[in-house]
Amino acid sequence: MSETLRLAIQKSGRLSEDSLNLIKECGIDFNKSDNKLTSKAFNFPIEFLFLRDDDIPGYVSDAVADLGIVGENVLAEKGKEVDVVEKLGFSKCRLSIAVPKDYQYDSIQSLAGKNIATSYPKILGEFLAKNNVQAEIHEISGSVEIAPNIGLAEGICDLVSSGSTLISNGLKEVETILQSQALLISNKNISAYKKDLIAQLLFRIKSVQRAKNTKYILLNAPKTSVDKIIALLPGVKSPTVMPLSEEGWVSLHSVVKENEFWGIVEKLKAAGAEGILVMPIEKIVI
Ligand code: PRT
Ligand code: ZN
Repeated sequence: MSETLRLAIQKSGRLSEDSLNLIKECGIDFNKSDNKLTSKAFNFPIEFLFLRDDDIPGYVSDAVADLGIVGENVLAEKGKEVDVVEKLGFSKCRLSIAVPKDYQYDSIQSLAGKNIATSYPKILGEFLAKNNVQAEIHEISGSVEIAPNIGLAEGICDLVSSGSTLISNGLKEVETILQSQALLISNKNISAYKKDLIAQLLFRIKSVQRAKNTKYILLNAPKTSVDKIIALLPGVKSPTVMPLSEEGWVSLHSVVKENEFWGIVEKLKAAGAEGILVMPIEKIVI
């Protein structure tokens, strides 16, 4: 068996760019050319297999690849035995049932006896069975959202992200079956050596993820405001406070969640903060 980790990633599609970016942000360098199906990293014992996302769970459960990056939706549909190593937080979407917007929909029972088009027959079948609904599942591989308009089915079960595809096809979302995001999955029987490599990779991934949505904040404030400002800034530990050459003034450094920043900026200013700088962070190692 090869002592290089093998990671399967989507060749081209909605998962590809974020998967490749994550690898790069982990400091792993490699060349990817469009027609190559594999590539070896220069500075980490890892090799990449570029595949269709539907094939990734199977390759990982069969140990052709040790690791894979794939959507929860595809993993659930394929039903392969693998371990989930980490939720990666990108390619978020949901698998939902939708019907024409003027369809009289009261509950899941409104679908009894109807025809539902989907590329997810397994997940949909399990959902209908759990809810004791007898409906026909019509499996199609793409363009599911046009099925009701062409008379192929009364409803659909498909992935939704912004919801605009449903709206532009005159459909309304009535049930959410599954929330999905990209997962790092692994084979269930990994050697101790490769487990150690995966732990090293995961350490890097976590450091990158912690930094996402987190900013470094610097500001100046009168010494007398420091306690008030610190109370507004929940930092990594406690903020760094450094004297400025101007008597009675300090510079304060900390980290802040991007989505919390706009909620506290007015309070910081009211507490006496001036010259507020917010900067990106690449990695947070703890
Ligand atoms: O060729 P390959 O088989 O590898 O790719 P693919 O065509 O099967 O998949 P791809 O690249 O389209 O999607 C890969 C994964 O991205 C999916 O399995 C999901 O985990 C995730 N993902 C996230 C999405 C979406 N968001 C998404 N919006 N996959 C598909 N969509 C489609 C959806 O099917 C619908 O047609 O986008 C449309 C809805 O989008 P909104 O924004 O209009 O709601
Ligand atoms: Zn696919």
